[in-house]
Amino acid sequence: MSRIYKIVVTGPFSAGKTRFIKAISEIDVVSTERKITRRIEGITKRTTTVAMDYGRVTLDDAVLHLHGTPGQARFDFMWDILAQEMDGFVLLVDSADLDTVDEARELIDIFTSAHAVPYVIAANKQDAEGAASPAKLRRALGLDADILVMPCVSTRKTSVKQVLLQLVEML
Ligand SMILES: Nc1nc2c(ncn2[C@@H]2O[C@H](COP(=O)(O)OP(=O)(O)OP(=O)(O)O)[C@@H](O)[C@H]2O)c(=O)[nH]1
Ligand SMILES: [Mg+2]
Repeated sequence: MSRIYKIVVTGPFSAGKTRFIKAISEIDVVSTERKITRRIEGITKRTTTVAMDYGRVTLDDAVLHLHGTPGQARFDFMWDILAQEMDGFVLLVDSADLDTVDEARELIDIFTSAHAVPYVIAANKQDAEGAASPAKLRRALGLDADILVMPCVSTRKTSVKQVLLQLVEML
């Protein structure tokens, strides 16, 4: 029989959450992307998640229900809703934008205090120019040695799979 898990995919604005879920989901991802109306410094993408992403993937005998959060704090009312009964979470950080580490740190605190569940930090956009290594990101986030920080490229299915397989082992 397969095990069924609810996994939350979170992280700051534009960290790559929607891409992460789309790269691996075996069903069409349900997403709630809307046009970005205000200009945001350094951001060239056109859309942002306003409520959630939902995807699903089967890895070995585990069925993962993937719930992506919005990154913008003005949609933070969704965080609690999505965190309900989660079994674990992945927190993505844009390794090429260390200005977002404070926000990432805050999200770690919010999601770990909501529920004591296993989690993995994904040092995303490792393919981007100037991306910080997982070790550097760990230092920037001030994480204890027992917290797992994995390299990730959200646009590559194999990379996303490695992160999720690691999390499943911890569940
Ligand atoms: N180079 C590179 N670009 C990435 C990667 N992951 C995501 N991106 C790009 O980063 C931008 C943001 O990706 P999204 O998946 O929309 O990020 P998000 O975290 O869902 O963003 P919000 O929902 O707005 O918070 C897009 O332009 C992606 O193409 C990656 O691993 N490498
Ligand atoms: Mg998104």
